[in-house]
Amino acid sequence: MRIKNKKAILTLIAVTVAVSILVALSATASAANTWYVDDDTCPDPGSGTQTDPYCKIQDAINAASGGDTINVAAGTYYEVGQIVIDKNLAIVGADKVTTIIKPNHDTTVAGYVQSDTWIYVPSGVTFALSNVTLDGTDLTGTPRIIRHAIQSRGELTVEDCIIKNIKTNNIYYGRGIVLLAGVSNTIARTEFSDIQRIGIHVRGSIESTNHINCCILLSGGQKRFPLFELIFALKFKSQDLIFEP
Ligand SMILES: [Ca+2]
Repeated sequence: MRIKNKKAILTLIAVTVAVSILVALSATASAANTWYVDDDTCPDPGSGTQTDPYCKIQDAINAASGGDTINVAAGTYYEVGQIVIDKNLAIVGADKVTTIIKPNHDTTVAGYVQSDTWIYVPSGVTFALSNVTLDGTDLTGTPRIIRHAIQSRGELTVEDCIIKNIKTNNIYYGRGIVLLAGVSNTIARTEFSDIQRIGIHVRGSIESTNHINCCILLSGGQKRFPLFELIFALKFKSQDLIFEP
């Protein structure tokens, strides 16, 4: 009887281990998902599928796992609070002219900290943004206080986007993309307009390779100095920038 019980326990352990391994393997093998967002869903929240997209991009970010893609249809997305990219993600709009993302809050503390920025990419995260407009005005067209549109401490790729109306109540801020780290940041075919201070700011002595392959159109900005529409189109200290035609 004792022997039978032992056998049963051993069998149970073996089965448990086998099931655990299978579960772990299937989790590892699960393919990256695509989540869908369309403002046509609003005010219903949606469920993120192609037939029932989310209303809000933030809901898709919350639902996504690392490596997933968020597909954002044409529309205007008035996102609540700071957008934190807390996992590896790609956000892909329908077209930079028709997929428009706007902030409903003001950024606060200055000093290259997280609260300076509308969209934050933490260290260790890879984020790719394409085919969208980031417009720093609210739904009435009034500029919010946006010190940085995107601040990245991870790996950032921005392609085929428009970044505009990035302004603050402080003449030293109003920056499009601020790169504080990364070894292979890429900014390509992205248009900057009405940026108060700096279009792309590669900050500090980051030892990285940054591919800035831009068709940058810069306009607007502060009127502090009559001769200058914008103080810096590009500002960087990195020794390792590559400019591509
Ligand atoms: Ca739509």
